[in-house]
Amino acid sequence: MRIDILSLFPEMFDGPFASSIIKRAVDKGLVNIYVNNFRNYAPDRHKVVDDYPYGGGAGMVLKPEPIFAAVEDLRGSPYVKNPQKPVILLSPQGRLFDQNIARELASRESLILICGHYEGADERVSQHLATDEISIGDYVLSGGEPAAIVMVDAIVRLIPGVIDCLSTADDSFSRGILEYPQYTRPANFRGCQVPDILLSGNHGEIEKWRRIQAVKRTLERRPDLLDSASLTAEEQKILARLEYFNHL
Ligand code: 9D3
Repeated sequence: MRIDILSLFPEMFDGPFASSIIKRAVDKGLVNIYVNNFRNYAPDRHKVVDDYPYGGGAGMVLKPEPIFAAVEDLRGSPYVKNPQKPVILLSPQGRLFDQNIARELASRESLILICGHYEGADERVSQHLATDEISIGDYVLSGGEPAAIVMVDAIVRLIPGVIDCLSTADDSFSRGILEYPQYTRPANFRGCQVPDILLSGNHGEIEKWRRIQAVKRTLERRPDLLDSASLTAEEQKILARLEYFNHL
């Protein structure tokens, strides 16, 4: 897979992409990541990338020319939108990033991520250049760079071969519910005990306990997830029982 990132602050990616899973994926040759400063595509000698908004208002807007030129340099000109080759504008107005979008993007051969800054990009970027517009959540960032780092992390770990074990299929978010609580040694830490069941060695009972805990937590902390979770028949019974007791 090839990921191109367009950003006015390419140095923001140096740390995150040089560590952990992303670095390992790059070193294994499973993904190539290129961070490109689209200021290099500004047409004038002063390399201006922003301008005042038509109609007035606070702040500056990213001009369309450098962003279009950067994408055309990568994708060829004349540029034709192709959903198989996503060009994604990161912006607070985008659809919410989630595990399903991460999975879908991880299956593509190439990906271009455009990071906005200032008050955002000229609307013609989202209308005529981007195949998609994505936000990572309902909070205000100062630019798209942290969002691109989050997306690249979520996408790259799903590329086959990046994580050796089967753990990505088993991720709680893959099934749409939260994970059960985990413990390690010591069994007693400052008076706080690990639940007896986990020390019992009874693997059947441990599995049952974990399923109950996972459903219980999801009901308590993220009931919104239960609407679209894929629960087993047993988990559905656990949920029905928990909901029944909550109503007493
Ligand atoms: C405070 C400025 N806002 C009101 C006029 C608009 C605004 C413009 C640009 C708010 C944030 C940004 C920069 N954010 C992103 O580029 C961004 C983002 C985000 O802020 N939250 C969640 N996901 C994303 S993806 C890109």
